[in-house]
Amino acid sequence: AERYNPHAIEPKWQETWEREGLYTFVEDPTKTKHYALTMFPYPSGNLHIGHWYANVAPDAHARWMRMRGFNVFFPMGFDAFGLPAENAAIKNNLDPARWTYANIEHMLGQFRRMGTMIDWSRRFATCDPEYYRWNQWFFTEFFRRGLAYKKGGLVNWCPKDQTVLANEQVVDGRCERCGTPVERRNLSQWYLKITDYADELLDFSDTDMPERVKAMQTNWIGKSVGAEITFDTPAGPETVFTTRPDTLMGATFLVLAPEHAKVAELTTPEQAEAVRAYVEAAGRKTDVERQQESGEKTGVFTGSYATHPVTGHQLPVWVADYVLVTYGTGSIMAVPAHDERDFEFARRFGLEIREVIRPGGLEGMGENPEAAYTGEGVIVHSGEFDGLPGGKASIAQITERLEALGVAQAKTTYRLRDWLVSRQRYWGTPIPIVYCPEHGAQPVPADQLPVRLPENVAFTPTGQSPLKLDREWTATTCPVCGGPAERDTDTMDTFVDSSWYMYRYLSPHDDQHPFDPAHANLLPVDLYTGGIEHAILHLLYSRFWTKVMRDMGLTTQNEPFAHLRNQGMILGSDGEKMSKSRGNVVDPDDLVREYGADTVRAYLMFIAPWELGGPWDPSGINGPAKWLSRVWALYFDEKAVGPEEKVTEADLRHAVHSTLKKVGGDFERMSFNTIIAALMELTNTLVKAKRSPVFGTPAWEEALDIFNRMLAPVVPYIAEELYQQRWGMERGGTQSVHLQPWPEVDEAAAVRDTVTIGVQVSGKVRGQVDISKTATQAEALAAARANPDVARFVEGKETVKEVYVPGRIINIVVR
Ligand code: ANZ
Repeated sequence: AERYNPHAIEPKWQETWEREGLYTFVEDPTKTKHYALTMFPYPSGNLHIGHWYANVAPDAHARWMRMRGFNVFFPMGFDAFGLPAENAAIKNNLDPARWTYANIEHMLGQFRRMGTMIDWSRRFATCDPEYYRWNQWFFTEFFRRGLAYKKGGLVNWCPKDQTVLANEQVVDGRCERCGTPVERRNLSQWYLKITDYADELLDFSDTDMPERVKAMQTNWIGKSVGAEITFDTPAGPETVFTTRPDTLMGATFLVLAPEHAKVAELTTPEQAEAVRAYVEAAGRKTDVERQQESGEKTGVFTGSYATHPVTGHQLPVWVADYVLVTYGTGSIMAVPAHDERDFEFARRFGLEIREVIRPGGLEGMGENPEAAYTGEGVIVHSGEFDGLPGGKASIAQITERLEALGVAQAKTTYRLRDWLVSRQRYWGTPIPIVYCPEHGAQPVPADQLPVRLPENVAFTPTGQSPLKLDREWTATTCPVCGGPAERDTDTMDTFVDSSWYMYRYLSPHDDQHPFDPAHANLLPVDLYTGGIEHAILHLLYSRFWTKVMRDMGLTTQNEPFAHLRNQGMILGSDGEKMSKSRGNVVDPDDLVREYGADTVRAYLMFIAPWELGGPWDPSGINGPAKWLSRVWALYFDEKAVGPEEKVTEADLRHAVHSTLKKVGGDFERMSFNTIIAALMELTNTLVKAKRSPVFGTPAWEEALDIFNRMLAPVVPYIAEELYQQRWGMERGGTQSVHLQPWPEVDEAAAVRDTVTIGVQVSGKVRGQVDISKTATQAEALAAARANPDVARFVEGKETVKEVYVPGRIINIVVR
């Protein structure tokens, strides 16, 4: 035990822990379970610093929970299907399965070095046939329940990845993976009916998620309460969706989306050429391009007019691409006075602007308004509705009246669309449907699952599903009649895999069910951690999946996750996102080689508030590295003892127990950087105490013991070594520090019973003293006079008056 050498310690304990199955989870009805889960990684080949950042703090938390007596379930696996494997395989002329499993092996080794308490015996990869078999089983069950269906229509297409995307995978009109602007294609695809659960997904009462995540999901679901209002047109009645029926009398024109079915019929011969050209141009644009034009609205008049259902006025019908065919009814009543987009459009094309909401007590809009007025106010120019408050307050009342008049119907619309799950790529779960000329689409019977991915398929993307090329594979028989049939050749969106994987850890090799209900007592996941980038996609899908599983009778849970916490991101030292092209990537393997895993762990917890993240500071790691050397010296350096410091037993016990109390609270709040800071500060006190008379006393022994156990969750290797060298043998050899209980706070010691108060001499502050909270006036004054800074001003003078306000101030008035 000379100097701290992590390289001598870490591999040794890694092996011992594994050999002894220290982290193998065993169910134990005498303890409260705690299911902790960190989002599983994609087996890209290497753990990067972001993986470390995402995993070490939750590991420390899980270890802390374990020491507190919870039976902690902390599994991990690999999210192994998806495009990168396929793309790497194409590039290197390799089989994606080989590439993936080799990466998993490598990453397992890297994970081991990190020193987590993950129970690896539970691991699986989602590309294991015994896993994706259950994706297929779920799909067929969803199909039987009408929750999986196939339909044709316009879908998002990524021209680079050569596959369709779900709406959730299109961010600002671009492919969420590769950033390529998304195009639209008309294809027949499989959808999962997440919209059936739209309202339930807006209810977060059984899941504790950060407000930001709830807001993102709520916006994505986009529930809008309003009305549908029907206008007569030469092409028959046309219904629009509006959230503002209170502005009906301000509607001065209608707008149809370019793809709207009535466009052709409403276009007059004079306008035919202009409309055709406009619609064609709009069709060629991607959503990105459409959105870029937010400043300049474009559109074209159809030549036809619609009849206002209340006033009978003739309103021109226009076509414009700011109206989306996929939302509401694909057409709107435009109210330029009170909607910004309609206002811009009316201004550009000289259309009528009719004010119907006026802010209380103000003048009207006048001839040439500068902008739409979107606030609240009083209804004007609206006949029987005049004088009612505009906006929220009267919408229900006005809708009711319009319903009575037969022109409107209350309506709630959602932005959420069903989840498109077909993908035209190879490396995923084959969709378990066969097409029979006689019996149509039929699910593959459960006893024929899994439908295995064929091997040796030419999977270079062509826009066609690679599985189509394997004629032997596609040819099958109909489960109903036994006649010749064809398999579906698409694979599932890989977000299917991650929608239910947290259940699979309960029984990862179960071949009877997706998970064994005998272990359902482990549900739900108590603490789920991961990046904010999954706020919508993965979290919404997995919440949906759990609700379907509940309705299937597979679980009693409403939600997969009781609590969710997001970590921030570690950026490069330039403050930018780490990427190979920027050359700002930090390799955790290099750091471990240089400093050891404990230092890297401590640094990643110390570097920033965990939920915020921040830039990597290369020199900052020296702080934690030195800290651990000091910790080591504290236990083993015989020379660092001496009488020159004055830490008392009370001082020491106060420092230890107040730190213990703080660290416990910080673990509760997942404030990891302050835990490390508190432990560093306590180290300073301990170094001093070692050079004080308190050294060697029972208080000193207690301090080392408690400090050792506080170190265990954050720096598990050094904590184990300290513990074994000092106490391990006495306490039965191999009893790990990680099996010790978390220390109890001695509340009396943790709370300081002294106060620091100022001492005034004739009204001027001259010094301060530490006195007991219960000190008498005589004790307080004696302490004050003993203070040299005070003594200088009172000695040799006559005392006129002495004041002691307990806990606040001492004043000695002299002459
Ligand atoms: C008249 C009106 C007056 C509107 C007003 C707004 C303000 P959210 O809240 O997002 O649901 N709208 C309806 N369908 C649309 C479509 N397919 N494409 C583009 N816009 C569409 O928005 C609902 C409002 O967005 C609707 O209410 C409609 O404009 C417009 F002072 O109707 B409103």
